[in-house]
Amino acid sequence: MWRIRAFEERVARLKRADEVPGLVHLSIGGEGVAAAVCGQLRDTDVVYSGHRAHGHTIAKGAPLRETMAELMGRTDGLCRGLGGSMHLVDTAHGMFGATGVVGGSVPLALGSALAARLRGGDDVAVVFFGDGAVQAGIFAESVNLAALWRLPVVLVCENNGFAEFTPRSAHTPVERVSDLVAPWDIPASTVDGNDASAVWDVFGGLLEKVRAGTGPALLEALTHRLRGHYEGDPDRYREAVSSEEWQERDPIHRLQRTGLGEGWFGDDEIKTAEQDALAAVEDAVSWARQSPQPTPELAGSLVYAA
Ligand SMILES: Cc1ncc(C[n+]2csc(CCOP(=O)(O)OP(=O)(O)O)c2C)c(N)n1
Ligand SMILES: [Mg+2]
Repeated sequence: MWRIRAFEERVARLKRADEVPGLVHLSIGGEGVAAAVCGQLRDTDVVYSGHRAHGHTIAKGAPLRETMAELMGRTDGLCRGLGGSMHLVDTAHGMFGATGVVGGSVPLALGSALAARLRGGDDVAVVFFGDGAVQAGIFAESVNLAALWRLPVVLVCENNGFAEFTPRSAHTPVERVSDLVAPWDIPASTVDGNDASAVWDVFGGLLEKVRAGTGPALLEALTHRLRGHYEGDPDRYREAVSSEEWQERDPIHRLQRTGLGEGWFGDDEIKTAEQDALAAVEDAVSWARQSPQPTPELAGSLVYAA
């Protein structure tokens, strides 16, 4: 969680300095979901994401250097610097792709789930999407097919209450995403996404079922994005969260409080985790800065696949 936080805070500064091209959507405030979900997956389990994908990519094990280089548009990036923030792929670690097409990766995860089943074994596919993506028709089509074919896929909705600048109440009367899948009778839970240990437990229970071959499951994690929809968003459509309230909700501070109380780790380990993350991110930035920009020839050579 610290690695994601440090990475994205650094990305915000690089964006302001014009070192990161294109639109950037940060997940600061939502790190607990990425960490608790991906922390329980293997490299051979496949993950898909959407436009807010940095946390999922890092949590799935993508190296910080190549991930940062991708955001900075450099040839040593995960996708040779040609994809950027919204197109992160690292197949070696099972990160099969992110997309700016809202809802677009949900059916792709079904394909990977079908492939996993045809291969045998108990690998699964997991797809992250927002509460806005649920309003796209492809979501219902995908749930239907996944349930019909009992595919090993976990649908993870990060419900932050907003689709761009529109609150959920302005585009649907259905409050809970987990209620939407009732007709298909698949396991579905809603969890406080700011509580990483709760996400760990609830997702872990669903994952066990999906690995056992019972078919798909849905997890709705209630989250909050501390930043605007994108970096540069004036954020005038919602009330600002006070810093005291934020301290209460911040998934990193919450896990630290719980962990200290339960004796899972001590103050020193927390400091080390934070400092290691900051150092790893600085190393990634220096490494990425040495990497060349892609040439038009490189881009051209990848337009068609043989
Ligand atoms: C198919 C499609 N429609 C509309 C958009 C414009 N758009 C970009 S992000 C977004 C909101 C997505 O909301 P949500 O799925 O809740 O994700 P969040 O940004 O809240 O994480 C929209 C409508 C898009 N990128 N793709
Ligand atoms: Mg949303």
